[in-house]
Amino acid sequence: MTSDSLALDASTATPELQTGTAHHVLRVGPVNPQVASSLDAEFGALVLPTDPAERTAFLAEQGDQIRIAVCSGRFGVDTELMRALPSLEAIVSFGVGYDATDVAQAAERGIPVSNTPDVLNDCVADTALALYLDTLRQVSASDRFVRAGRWDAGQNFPLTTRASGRTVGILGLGRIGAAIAHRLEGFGCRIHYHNRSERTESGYTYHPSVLALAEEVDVLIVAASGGPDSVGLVGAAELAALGPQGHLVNIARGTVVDEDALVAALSAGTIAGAGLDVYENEPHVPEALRELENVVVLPHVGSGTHETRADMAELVLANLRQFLRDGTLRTPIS
Ligand code: 8YV
Repeated sequence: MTSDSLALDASTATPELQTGTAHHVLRVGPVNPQVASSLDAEFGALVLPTDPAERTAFLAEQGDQIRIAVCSGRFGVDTELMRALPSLEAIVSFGVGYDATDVAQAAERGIPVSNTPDVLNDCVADTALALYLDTLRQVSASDRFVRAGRWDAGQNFPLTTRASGRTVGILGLGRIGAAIAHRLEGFGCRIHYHNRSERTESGYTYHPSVLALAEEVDVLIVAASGGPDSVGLVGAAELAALGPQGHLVNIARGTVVDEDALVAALSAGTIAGAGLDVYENEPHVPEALRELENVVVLPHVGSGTHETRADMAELVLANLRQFLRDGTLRTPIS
């Protein structure tokens, strides 16, 4: 497809975007199939090669023609790639988290970045609740027990931990954290939280540090954004504060929790269990975590329903179309 594909929006497009080279839009990494097919059919997008040599040659030849990059929370526009795109005007990212993109460089260069907030709150919060219930009541472990024929063989599954009426700490009381808290209220839980800023309107109990929060709660749920500011917020000290009866749930980013410290705490029984959807080095899940019976491991499926992924895809395309029309993004990150 040629630059004429962009003429779909020609009546309203900015003059700058109507002119120029054949290709303006770059797809970075695999994206949702609905987004991929629209990028191809509607925008004639180029695809960034994955092979390092091909990628270098591609960027040398075409990097200066790219005006918009479409990426995801997993495959973002990192420091090096952004430097190889001198004409970049916008970054449109699939997912609410954008820690794979160098947002500091984007801000310095005045390049706006969009993400897909709100549409995934419910599904990610539902996943947090699934992990909460599974981790405390050991649903997956009970399932494995039955399948292994152990019930048939006369064994009883060990007793588990009550999930209702607990004190739960939410690390990061943003839109997703609030949706998790709201659900837990239905389970009669008392909600405590730590957040960059206190949210008095929530009516929940605020703690000034993660450590202070971990000391007070039965279960700590991580819902903080990824990125350099939150790396290792939950480390050995916070896990020790959670204690041998304490549980951890993480649906945010693996980097927020020190994974080595978590493996050590789970192996030594200094915390009781964990429910994880995210990891430091996805898709790698440390063997030690896979072997532990007191851990539920999901393959980063927080927002992974047909309905929510379709809404996220629509929002990515709405951002792209709006940028081509008037140079602004529908849901910029700030
Ligand atoms: C997506 C997520 O799976 O939105 C996020 O930040 O972690 C998930 O919903 C991911 O972004 C897709 O790349």
